[in-house]
Amino acid sequence: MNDNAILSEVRGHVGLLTVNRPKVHNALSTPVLLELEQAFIKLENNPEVRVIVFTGAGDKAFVAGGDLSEMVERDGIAHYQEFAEDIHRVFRRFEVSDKPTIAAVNGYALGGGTELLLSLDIRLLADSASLALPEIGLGVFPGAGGTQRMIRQVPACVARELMFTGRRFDAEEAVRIGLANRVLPQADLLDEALAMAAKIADKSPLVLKLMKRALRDGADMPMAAALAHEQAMIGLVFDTQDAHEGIAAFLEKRNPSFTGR
Ligand code: CO8
Repeated sequence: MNDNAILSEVRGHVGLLTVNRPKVHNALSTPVLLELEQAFIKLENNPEVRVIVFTGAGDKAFVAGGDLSEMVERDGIAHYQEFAEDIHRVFRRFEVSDKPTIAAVNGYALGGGTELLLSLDIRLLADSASLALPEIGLGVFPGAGGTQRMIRQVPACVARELMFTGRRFDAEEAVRIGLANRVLPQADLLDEALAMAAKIADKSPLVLKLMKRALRDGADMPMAAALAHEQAMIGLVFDTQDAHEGIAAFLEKRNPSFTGR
């Protein structure tokens, strides 16, 4: 077991989760994955926290994937299924969270590391970042949501090439194919991620929650139903104190102060 394998802190309205196993490039073993899940749930349940940032400890890796030493010790299909269940549940929880999430990718994001960032909302990459779905080379496939999220987030031919070859790609390429938002110097990455998180945290948490639900639910609906869903939410949004505050602040030429009500 790893002591402090997940570091969790709250800075203002921003929660910061750090995978802290630098000796193994922050690989996710089952206990570490479960610790990450619990730390995330705590931040989700903390009303002070409005945005959650993920990063890796050290300057080499975000997350170098599932823990291969643990995988080799697994015995029988039931164990793999158990791990698959855990990692799917945890990454899905991140994906459907009402709170916006940001990946600050500070190095290797391989296998489960790339799959982790695929389940987060915004991805900022250090210029040192190196991504891949290398599972094909290990005789397995990206089974932590990778096949399904990748194909939905980048053009299908690109997703297929990256999964079939397992090749690494750098931060510039990740941005070019639409998998990440921007590339930053490694030294600035965390500060920039926290600054972006703080800017988002200044907005109405209630509207962010409704917006995330509209995006999430609408993605699985036909366009007409998705638009109807959005339209139904408009009434909810305008009938909030935050909407009154935001519009009043604009008219009074001052900064709004949102409370999430
Ligand atoms: N798991 C366990 N240990 C790891 C991992 C990992 N994923 N990655 C690195 N390590 C360990 C190394 O074994 C090494 O340990 P030791 O010091 O005891 O020898 C230590 O970290 C340092 O690593 P290296 O010496 O290899 O460091 P380098 O700087 O030379 O290389 C790399 C860094 C490129 C990150 C290299 O370590 C590497 O290629 N790692 C493996 C990356 C990989 O293949 N990841 C995908 C794993 S599979 C996966 O994620 C699937 C998850 C979902 C499956 C769900 C279905 C059940």
